[in-house]
Amino acid sequence: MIRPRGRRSLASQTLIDGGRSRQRQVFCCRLLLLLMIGLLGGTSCSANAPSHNGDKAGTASGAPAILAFTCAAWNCRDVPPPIPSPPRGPGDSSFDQGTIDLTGDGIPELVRREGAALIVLHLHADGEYREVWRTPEAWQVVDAALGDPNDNGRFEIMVAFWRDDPDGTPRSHPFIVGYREGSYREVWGGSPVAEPIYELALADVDGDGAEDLIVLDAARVTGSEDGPEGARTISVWRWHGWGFTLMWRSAPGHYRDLVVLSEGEPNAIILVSGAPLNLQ
Ligand SMILES: [Ca+2]
Ligand SMILES: [Ca+2]
Ligand SMILES: [Ca+2]
Repeated sequence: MIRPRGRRSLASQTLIDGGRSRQRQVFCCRLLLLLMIGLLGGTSCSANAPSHNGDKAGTASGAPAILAFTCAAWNCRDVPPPIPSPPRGPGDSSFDQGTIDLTGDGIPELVRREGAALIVLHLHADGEYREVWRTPEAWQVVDAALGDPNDNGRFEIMVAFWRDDPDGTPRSHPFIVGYREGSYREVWGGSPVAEPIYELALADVDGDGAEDLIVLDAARVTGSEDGPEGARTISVWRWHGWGFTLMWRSAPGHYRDLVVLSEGEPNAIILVSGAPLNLQ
């Protein structure tokens, strides 16, 4: 297992270092101003005052910083600036709906999120989509992605959800749902995961031709059982035949809005918003 590595992104380093530089400029400016007021009687200072509050997780416009990662073999690294723009805005990254041929007949099915449920609709001869399957009532769907997560040439739904265990404690599960022998069923899944899943995506991030599973999951921070509230890690998993092997995990951070950019890229780019935790 590859464990979290204590590194920061280039983007965040640039933001943090930029903030310190501005602080030095402002300090020098204020010192100069005090000296000039004393000597000249009130000359104004027009040096570069910060245009925002110096939030490490934000940009000058107040929007969250965007971090990008590219992967090869068993490792991922920061994409140097310029960072690609995410196709969707903040808070708009969870699965809404999509089409994919789950039955293998060449006709795409419609997969749609309805609250905490996920439903599959078939296109009928009259041109109408009708529901043919939905997630069990006990599943509280968190996110989903469409693709071939188990690398067998057939399309399925990768879904993350909460479900109560026999003691009534909610547990996080990743499942693969596919169409087999005339019905939709759980193709893969089972035990709850140790780090609850909040967002997921499917894309070939290492360019080997097989889709990989990219996850935003709860962070385990060294020295803390639960970690800072809301901290996440970005993890990348590859299918090994009967389950997923961890390929890479980022340092913990307040990451959100997971998206992948695969159009025109040999290796899909991972985008998140937020910033790494300061664990000093
Ligand atoms: Ca179909
Ligand atoms: Ca498959
Ligand atoms: Ca791959």
